[in-house]
Amino acid sequence: MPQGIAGDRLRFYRMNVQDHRSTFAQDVARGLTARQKWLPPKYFYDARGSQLYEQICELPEYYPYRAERDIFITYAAEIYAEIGRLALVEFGSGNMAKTRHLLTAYEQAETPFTYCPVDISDTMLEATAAQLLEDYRHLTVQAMHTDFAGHPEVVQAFQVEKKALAFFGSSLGNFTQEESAAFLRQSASIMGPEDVFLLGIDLKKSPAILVPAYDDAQGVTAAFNLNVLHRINRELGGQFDVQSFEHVALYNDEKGRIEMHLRSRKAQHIPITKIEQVVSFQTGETIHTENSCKYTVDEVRALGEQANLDLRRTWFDRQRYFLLALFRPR
Ligand code: AVJ
Repeated sequence: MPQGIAGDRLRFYRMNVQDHRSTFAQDVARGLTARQKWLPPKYFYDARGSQLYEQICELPEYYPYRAERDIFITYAAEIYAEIGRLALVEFGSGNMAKTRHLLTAYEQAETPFTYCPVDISDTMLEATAAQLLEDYRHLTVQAMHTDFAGHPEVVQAFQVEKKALAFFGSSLGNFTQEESAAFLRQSASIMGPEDVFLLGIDLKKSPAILVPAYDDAQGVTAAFNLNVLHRINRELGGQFDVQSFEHVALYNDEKGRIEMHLRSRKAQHIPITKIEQVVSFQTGETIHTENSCKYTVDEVRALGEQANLDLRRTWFDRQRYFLLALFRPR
């Protein structure tokens, strides 16, 4: 159960971390014993992984972060006009740097406003939420540490009236089409008639642009991908020789998604103490670690329709690489 810690302008909701750990073990056990080995991408984001993701956002090849930031900077006033009366509830808030462009528009209106960041990284949440309060005088923060994937309705615990649910950074792309539709449906079920859903999502484009964004020259994305093996070693007593795996990024055209994998350079057997398993790899065998689905505007509209959400506004960056979509309940 989340635990509310009341503060003056800050309220923190925490999930039980013990549950969290055992879920990691269960997910690793399930994923690494499947025929196509796989791991859920949410486990990238420990302290080190969150740091590496911030570095990814500064890479010349990784355009999605800058494209979305471009939209926030250019259209902050327009976006504020649509959602300014609502508490901003952000799934996967990360370091909140990009969201600050929106919060600045709220602050400039000189009326009290509420921001509710929700994230799986508690270190990140604590550090950044406190800093926000120093920077924005009219702000109240309700922060939640939880794994919201699969159950966006956890945000009902927040003490807010009307809300703008926001899922930025193309993080919805980590979900399959079915999971995405379910996420939007469940979100819609907790939305009042004046609430909105804001979705920041990466658009389909040439693989010549997509693939380098996930396979950068400096190898930061490779380090980010391989970090999950370090995490298994540290938290679950794994004995991965991380050097014996290589980063792979490819565009799956049929499924319209970037896939990341970790490929074993040799045949090997890896004991993982806490799951009481020895995981075997053949040469070239992969662990599928992430999907990053790409959409067209029509596909985004259709996704909303499945959840009874109407696509009411669209904002694009200059290059039309990225879309910020605003939905209202039908
Ligand atoms: C945070 C899920 C949006 O899919 O682009 C970046 C994560 N993975 N580089 C993405 C990621 C590799 C990112 N999301």
